[in-house]
This record gives sequence, structure tokens and C-alpha cells, in this order.
Amino acid sequence: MARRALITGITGQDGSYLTELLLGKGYHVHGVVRRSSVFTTERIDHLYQDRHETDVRLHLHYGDLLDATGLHRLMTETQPDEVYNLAAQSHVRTSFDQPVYTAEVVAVGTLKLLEAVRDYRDLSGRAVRFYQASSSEMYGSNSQAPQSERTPFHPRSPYACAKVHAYWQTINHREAYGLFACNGILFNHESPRRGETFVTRKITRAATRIKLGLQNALYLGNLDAKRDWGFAGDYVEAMWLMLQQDEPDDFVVATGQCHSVREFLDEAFGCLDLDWRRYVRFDARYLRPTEVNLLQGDAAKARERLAWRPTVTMAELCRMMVDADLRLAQRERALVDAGHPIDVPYETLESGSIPPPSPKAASQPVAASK
Ligand code: NDP
Ligand code: GDR
Repeated sequence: MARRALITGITGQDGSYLTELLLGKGYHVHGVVRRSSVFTTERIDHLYQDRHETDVRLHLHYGDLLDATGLHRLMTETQPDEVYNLAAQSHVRTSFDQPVYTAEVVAVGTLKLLEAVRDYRDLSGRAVRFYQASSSEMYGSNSQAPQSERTPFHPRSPYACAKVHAYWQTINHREAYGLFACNGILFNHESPRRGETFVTRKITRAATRIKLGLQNALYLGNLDAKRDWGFAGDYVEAMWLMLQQDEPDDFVVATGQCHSVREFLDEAFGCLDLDWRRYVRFDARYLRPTEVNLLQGDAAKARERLAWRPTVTMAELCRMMVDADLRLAQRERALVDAGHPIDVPYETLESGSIPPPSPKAASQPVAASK
């Protein structure tokens, strides 16, 4: 019989790649979607099958990590063999503006889901495995790099604090109740499906729009932060592998290579023969009250036990994202040329409660003002 997976956060970047992977392996995939006044399924629309077709294997259900009763009901209705908890308010900067909400979704929401999984297992007698989307942000200010499963955490944002809570709740359910529960401590992973307010996608969207004359500046915060950027398609494979082992455990997933935001700018604008220093401006709204300066993962355990390896370098990832965003910008350009207005600049979407910079600072190129 086909295996069944339940995915929270199916409409997000990782949810879409994981769904592709699991459907390819013959799974029935049940996805949890939040009710919204607009459609949020763009990343999985290409996988959707009309429910009147035969052999439909992707099923969507309304649900929310804040709704414990709904999560219990979903477990009973879908009877999953594997549960992947990818849902989160996942933006670090935003978590400073919405700390309590972030904790309710990321920390308490995960606990609600773990309890629903435990009750389902105990009442049905069926085996079930649980994956928690833990994050390298948990290492925070611990600059002892590269960071491994043994590196202590020092979270530096409400988001990271909430992820640490969820990490330990996952381990406690493993130790206290014998649940097959794993933490994947994933370092930053990106793709053409990355949300447009995360720095890599913000850069590739802006660079390609600048190339086609659709925008003339890009406002950013700290360019000196260093991240270990991999490809999301590789990382969902590691999630699945963790749940196929004989014993549950926790794993770092990373490339081991780290680059600054500045280097990513070099790479992205370089793909388009542009010099980013001419277009990038500093905006203090994109700084965080406490920053994480350096993340670089040591994925030796995942390599040895899961036989997992990343297949895409930062330069290849950047090129993949630039190519995809260039196609998007070309469509926008065609609309503009045909006389149609296009939407507000995406960079205005990223919120921030730090006061805006003085007009003088805002007009300085970031390379000069740092
Ligand atoms: P995204 O922000 O792209 O997706 C988040 C998903 O969570 C969306 O489907 C969103 O739904 C859903 N969601 C948000 N709040 C709720 C809620 N209250 N109830 C149910 N669903 C909710 O994140 P990614 O795909 O990039 O990341 C997946 C997970 O991995 C997240 O938990 C993230 O914190 C974690 N992570 C990500 C890393 C990365 O580099 N991408 C690295 C390490 C960890 P909607 O579409 O309606 O907004
Ligand atoms: P991060 O990703 O905080 O690492 O969290 P993000 O891309 O938001 O920031 C990376 C670094 O870039 C710096 N930066 C900017 N960031 C944004 N978003 N916008 C800017 O304008 C900007 N300018 C500079 C940031 O200060 C930071 O240092 C991601 C999320 O996916 C989390 O959910 C996940 O847990 C971690 O990765 C691992």
C-alpha cells in the first residue's frame, strides 16, 4: 500500500520541493493549507490534480498550527505514516516585529502538532514518524564554525528562540514517549521558489529587474553577514532520508561552504554583467536588533549516516535563481511595454520597526557607508 505523508507548510518553498519528491516516490501526500483571502498554492499548482481524476495522490486540507483540535482531526482523517512539520513564521527580521505570534506558531504550534501525533499513535496503534524543521539560526552568536550537532545554541531572535523550544520538544517526545521524531538542523537553502523577502531572492529579483530597466535601486541591510547557502531541492531529500533510518536522530544539513551577502551580490550581478555598487543602497530597516554574523555547517554526520550530499554550489544556485528571475522580469517588461501597470516594488513588502535611515544615509551607496 502507498505510504502517506502529512506536510504542514506545503505552500512554502520546502513544502513544494518535498511534495515533488514524495509524489515521485509513490506517496499519497496530504498538505495543510491556511485559509487566506488570496490563493497561496502557487508553488504547488503544477502538482495539483483535480480530485475527480483517478489516482489522485495530492490532497489539500485546511488547517493551522495554532489550531490544536484541527491538527488532531487531521491526524485521524489522513492516517499518515510520516509527518513533516515545515510550517512556520519563518522570517527572522519579521520575528522581531511579531515575537509572540512567532513563538505561538513556531514553538507552541510545534508542540500542538507533536501532541496530536503522539495521541494518534497511542489511540490508533499505528506507527508514525515525525520530522521537525529546525534551523541553523539556533546557533546564533556561537561563532565556533563550522557548527555541528554538538555545537551549543545561542539564539539571537524571537524566531530562533522559538525554534530552540521546538527542537527540544521534539527530542523530549522522542525520549519521554518513544516517538520516532527527528530534527533536521538545516542551514540556509534557497531556490527560484524562495520567498522574495529573503536576501538571496531579493537580490536576484532586483538584479534582473534592474537589468531590464524595471527598477533602479536595491535597498539592503547588513552585507557582511555570512551564510552557508545550499539548494532547497537537495535539502528535502535529507528530510526524507532522516525518516527512513532505523533509529530517530538529529542531523545538520549544510554545504560546508560559506559566503557573505556581498559575495552573493558579486555573483548575482556578475551573472548579468552589472556592478552592484551602482545600485545597492543601505536601509536600516533591514538590520536586525541582534544579528547572526556567521553560519557554516558541518554535515559530516548526514554524509556518513544518510549518505546525503549537496549537489549545487553557491555559484550554481545563484545562476539558477538569476535565470528564473530573468524570465519573470522579461514577462514584467512585456507587460510594461504593452502599457499595463505592474505591482508595487517587492522590496517595500519587507517590514521593519527600526526607524528609517536619515535621508543622507539612504542616499549613500552601501559600499561607501557599510
Ligand atoms: P516558507 O516561509 O517558504 O514557508 C512557510 C510555510 O509555513 C508556508 O506554507 C506557510 O503558509 C506556512 N505557515 C505559516 N504559518 C502557519 C501556521 N500558523 N499554520 C500552518 N502553516 C503555516 O519557509 P521555507 O519553506 O523556507 O522553510 C520551511 C521550514 O524550514 C520553516 O519551518 C523554516 O523555519 C525552516 N527552515 C528553513 C530554512 C531555509 O533556509 N529555507 C533553513 C532552516 C529551517 P502560507 O503559504 O499560508 O504563508
Ligand atoms: P536568515 O535569511 O535570516 O538567515 O533566515 P535572510 O535571507 O532573511 O537573511 C540572511 C542575511 O542577509 C542579511 N541581509 C538581509 N536580509 C533580508 N532578508 N533582507 C535584506 O534586505 C538584507 N540585507 C542584509 C540578514 O541580516 C542576514 O544576516 C533564513 C530563513 O529561511 C529562516 O527561516 C531559516 O531558519 C534560516 O535562514 C536558516
